[in-house]
Amino acid sequence: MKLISILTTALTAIVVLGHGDDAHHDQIPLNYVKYPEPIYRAGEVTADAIFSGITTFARLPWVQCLTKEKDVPFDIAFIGAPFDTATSYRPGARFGPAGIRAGSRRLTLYGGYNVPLDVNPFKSGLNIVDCGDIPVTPYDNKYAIQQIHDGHKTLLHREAYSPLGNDTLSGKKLSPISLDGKNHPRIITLGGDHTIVLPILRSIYSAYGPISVIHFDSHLDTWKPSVFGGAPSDQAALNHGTYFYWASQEGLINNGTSIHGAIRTTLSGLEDYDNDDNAGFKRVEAREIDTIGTAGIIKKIRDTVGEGPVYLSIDIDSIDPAFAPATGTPETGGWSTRELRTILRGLDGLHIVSADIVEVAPAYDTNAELTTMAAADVLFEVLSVMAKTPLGKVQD
Ligand SMILES: [Mn+2]
Repeated sequence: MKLISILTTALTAIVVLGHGDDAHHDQIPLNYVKYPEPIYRAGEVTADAIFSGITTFARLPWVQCLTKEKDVPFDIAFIGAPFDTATSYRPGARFGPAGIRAGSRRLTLYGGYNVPLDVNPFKSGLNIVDCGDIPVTPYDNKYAIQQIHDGHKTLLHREAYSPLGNDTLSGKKLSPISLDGKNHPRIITLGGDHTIVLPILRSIYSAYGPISVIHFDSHLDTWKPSVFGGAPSDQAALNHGTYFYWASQEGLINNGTSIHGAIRTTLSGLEDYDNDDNAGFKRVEAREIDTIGTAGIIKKIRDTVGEGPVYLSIDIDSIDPAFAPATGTPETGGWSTRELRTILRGLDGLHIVSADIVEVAPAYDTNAELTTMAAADVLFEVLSVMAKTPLGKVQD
């Protein structure tokens, strides 16, 4: 009996050690603090003001994942990529990460429970952190793209904090869905202009191979450099309207199981759609919200991507500028914030391996922070969907 109890204690100690620093694990409630006596009555735990303190995404713990806290494991990491030197119209998305964090301050004010999805991602047992920003030079695009790739890949190839566990239905052990057989953490990148998705997809490829992409945007972003930007140089040929063309050329996208949503851009001509077909994408036009509605759009997306691993890229300009004006290339006739959030919740159950939100340029926002708030709330839905579905499958 004694031996069993010693063994149990030893095992418990191993489990606790394996889970690392308890302060990082104990995230909830995020905005509750225990102040020492002169600041607050002794021993009393109180809700911290949601507007106080250093701003991280949703007040998550800040971990310096790329520098001195490389050993702190996580399941989902937010990381900024403040890059905007490949934009065609209004610059300013380099301030996106800081703006989105400011817009996210209130996400956990009431605890963070997502009613329609019936999950609290902040209390799901996952270790979710804000890694700050990847250092990105504003002087050399080629170098910056490499920095984003290296930063993303470094995080992606760490071992996830939580083991995959068992399938909730069959009770059978889950195994990773990655190509390299590893249980990777998930990265949610705060852009940055949309160009950052090329280095991110190169990183994703290293773990998952060619990936199905769900892309919400008013624009195709598969344009050939000769059509978008004119391509006077190699550097100019890679920009926020052509990165998917290059991703497709490099074989990073799973042809036929990828899809755009909220498309409403003008074109150089219908041949842009032929080019988009060749890049591997199906399309949902923004105006389809009036005919098939959110349910029809969700069905189209799910029918296209199937059950495999998915990368999710959200351009804030998929939302109508009435709701999200602070972006580089706004297009009227878009979806409301509510409609995009409904569609994102419709992705419940998909294996979203990583995601981003891009093209948030806070300088053009209203004083009420409409756009950064919309970006943060959209990511709350993404985080909730991720928290519900582990990146594992039952082996046949
Ligand atoms: Mn875009």
